[in-house]
Amino acid sequence: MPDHTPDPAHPHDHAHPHDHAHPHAQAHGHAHPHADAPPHGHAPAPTRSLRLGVAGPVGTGKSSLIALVCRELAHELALGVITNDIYTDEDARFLRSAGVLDPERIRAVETGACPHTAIRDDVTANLLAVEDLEEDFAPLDVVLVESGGDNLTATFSPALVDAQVFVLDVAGGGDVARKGGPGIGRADLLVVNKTDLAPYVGVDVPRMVADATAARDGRPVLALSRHDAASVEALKDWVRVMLAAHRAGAHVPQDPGPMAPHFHADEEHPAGGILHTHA
Ligand SMILES: Nc1nc2c(ncn2[C@@H]2O[C@H](COP(=O)(O)OP(=O)(O)OP(=O)(O)O)[C@@H](O)[C@H]2O)c(=O)[nH]1
Ligand SMILES: [Mg+2]
Repeated sequence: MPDHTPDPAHPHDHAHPHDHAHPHAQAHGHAHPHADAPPHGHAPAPTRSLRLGVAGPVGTGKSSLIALVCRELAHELALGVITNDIYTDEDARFLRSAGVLDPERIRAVETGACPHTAIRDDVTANLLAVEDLEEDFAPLDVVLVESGGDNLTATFSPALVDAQVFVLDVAGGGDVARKGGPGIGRADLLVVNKTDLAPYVGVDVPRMVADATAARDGRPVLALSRHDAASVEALKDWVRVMLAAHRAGAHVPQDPGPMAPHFHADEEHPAGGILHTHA
């Protein structure tokens, strides 16, 4: 498989010309004005949003976190959402039905076999979806991209997102934060979610946050519950600060690192059951 790992110093964006195909223009039956080809010779519209990835194991609350961000920030920022599901558009439908964002601003990418591939190895389908959204609703401030839930190994390529949140939850157990991996260690923000459930699952949240912080070389960790207003404010502030840094050119997208070898839960699938890695 070709190595698509980009130079983090030169993230893929539209400040420079490039030549990938744009199949959606045909699928939609109309051509999109492309940021690289401004109509009438004018300067292009500022369509380049902050692209923010949300990754983490199945069920930790990725869609819920995105719904929270939309509910809390859609009145102050122009938002869009791309979801990745393996076989369905379940997450997009959940988010549309949450009523927190114009449903047309929420689009699904169905990734097929390996959910990691579409956010890391070959990000084309996701990149096209993000670019279409940016063009259709220009100018957007933030596009949130939800990865397909899987295990601890999946992170986004910096070719797709500028920054990424990795979501754990207390229900997965207090030990998870110590288990490490590229998302836990090096995502721009680690969220320990559903802290309201901690008493029911016997997890010591301060201890879990301390373990996570120790694994992250000082990178931020946020204990979050949608029922805890102070933690929701902290999440909003983090998004605002990241957006400001992105706009100021002060934020350099990081690659959290290569994926660990892994199996998939679906042993029946051709890609499941075989230990494999990604570049
Ligand atoms: N108690 C509590 N439950 C939460 C919180 N956030 C999310 N949940 C619940 O956790 C479950 C999973 O949430 P989702 O947002 O669907 O998780 P996800 O990571 O998107 O799941 P997949 O996309 O299937 O991997 C749902 O039942 C949510 O209602 C929280 O802060 N507190
Ligand atoms: Mg989800």
